[in-house]
Amino acid sequence: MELKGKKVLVVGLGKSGLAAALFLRRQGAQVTVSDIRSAAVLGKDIPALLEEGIMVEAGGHGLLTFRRQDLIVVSPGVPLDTPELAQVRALGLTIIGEVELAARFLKGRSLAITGSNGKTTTTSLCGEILAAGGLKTAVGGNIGLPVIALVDGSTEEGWSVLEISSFQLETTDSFRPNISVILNITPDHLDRHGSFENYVAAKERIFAQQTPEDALVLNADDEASAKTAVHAGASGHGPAIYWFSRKRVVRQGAFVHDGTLFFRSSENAAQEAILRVDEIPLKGGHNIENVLAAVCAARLAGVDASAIRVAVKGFKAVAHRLEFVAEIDGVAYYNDSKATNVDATIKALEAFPGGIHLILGGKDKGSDYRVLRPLLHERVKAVYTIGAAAEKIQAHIEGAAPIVSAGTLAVAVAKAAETAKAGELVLLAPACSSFDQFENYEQRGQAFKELVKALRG
Ligand code: UMA
Repeated sequence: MELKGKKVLVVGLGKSGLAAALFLRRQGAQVTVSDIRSAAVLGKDIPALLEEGIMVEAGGHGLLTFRRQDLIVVSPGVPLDTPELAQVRALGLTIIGEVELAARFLKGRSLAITGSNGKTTTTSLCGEILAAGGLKTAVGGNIGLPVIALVDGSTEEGWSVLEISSFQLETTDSFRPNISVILNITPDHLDRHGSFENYVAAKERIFAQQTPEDALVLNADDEASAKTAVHAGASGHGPAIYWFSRKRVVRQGAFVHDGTLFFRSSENAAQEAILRVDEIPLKGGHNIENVLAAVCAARLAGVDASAIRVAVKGFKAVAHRLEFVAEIDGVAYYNDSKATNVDATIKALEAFPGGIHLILGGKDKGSDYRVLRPLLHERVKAVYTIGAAAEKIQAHIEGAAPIVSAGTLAVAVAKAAETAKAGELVLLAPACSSFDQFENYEQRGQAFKELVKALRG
């Protein structure tokens, strides 16, 4: 892709936009960045961009700025129906995402992981396993480091392990991972994608360019993930499909049998024992699925069983995912701020038998919270609602557990701490995104941890 002298607009000046703009500039493009946030809010990034010769449009998107370009690169968080984007697309202007831009320049092989839940844990685990197997490995994507930031350090013999969201997949067209993984698909981001079908279609773009030399790893226990196999195999030129399951033995892939995780490379191959379930250091049944997916992908990347076992056994839960924070007066505090959809909250609740004081709420994404009712009834002592979604949540879960309207995280932590008895636990697993009250889920999780630490004081 020739960028020298091309007029390129980067839409959104978050992590992705900043990294993409600097990359494009290094390639010799004439770069402009446009963001709806004001210059005062964008602050410190602007002088650095101007110094590099990058123009900045802050405080809104101008249609003229969009129309003047040869190429538009969008950040994942910018919806494609943003009026200016929709108008220039109708004029035939090329619009790609930051991941697509990166895919055109990234050297070496790639392992890409998507799914509604477990992406960050599985990506981080795969990164550690590949590195333990002696492969030159870089980790990036939705996990926090934009894929474009990996390009300069990439080499032909290396691996990029990428967490890829539906937002990022929506704007890919040539992205072709050597190995792709769909962990599970449950309703999420319906406000952005409009329907579950559109959301699934975005996820399926992860294998759209794959060919029979590539591999696709799917969850046999998850209906929507398993169904994608039909589309992956439809053309007859799609990727080789591998499965993982914690419930049954699969033809080729990874599975649990008699308390041990096995891998089998093909129907006729012998099954290889990798490690015992009780050696997995992560809480919750869903994490067995994440480990199975990682085992399967890592074996396909050529890592041997012993390196996988060592890496899994030594793996520490990633921050903000069922992260143990502290025990105070016999009450345990868990931070699952990354539980930004209803299914993730269900998985968090399933990890504990009962006595849960649950903090729920934030920015609603068009979710149905009614599906939480059985677990709330069975395991939850009280729900503390916070943020913009509080009223909707209350209406959906009324009667399933006592509800305390807390409003903010600080009030929720204080009230939960007051009520919880020794042996019980306080869990932040909000089922919503954080953007109504926080910058992102990390900041929300950090705030929770600080509030808990202050309780001790
Ligand atoms: N903006 C506009 N116009 C718009 C909308 C937004 O200019 O119409 C601007 C905002 O003012 C802001 C910028 O766009 O300045 C933000 O861009 P962004 O939302 O794409 O954020 P980044 O900082 O680039 O972070 C993105 C991912 N964010 C989202 O997808 C919302 C990060 O995933 C990811 O870590 C990062 O790229 C690196 O790849 C976060 C996330 O919440 C963790 N992801 C969702 C999830 O996991 O559920 C998909």
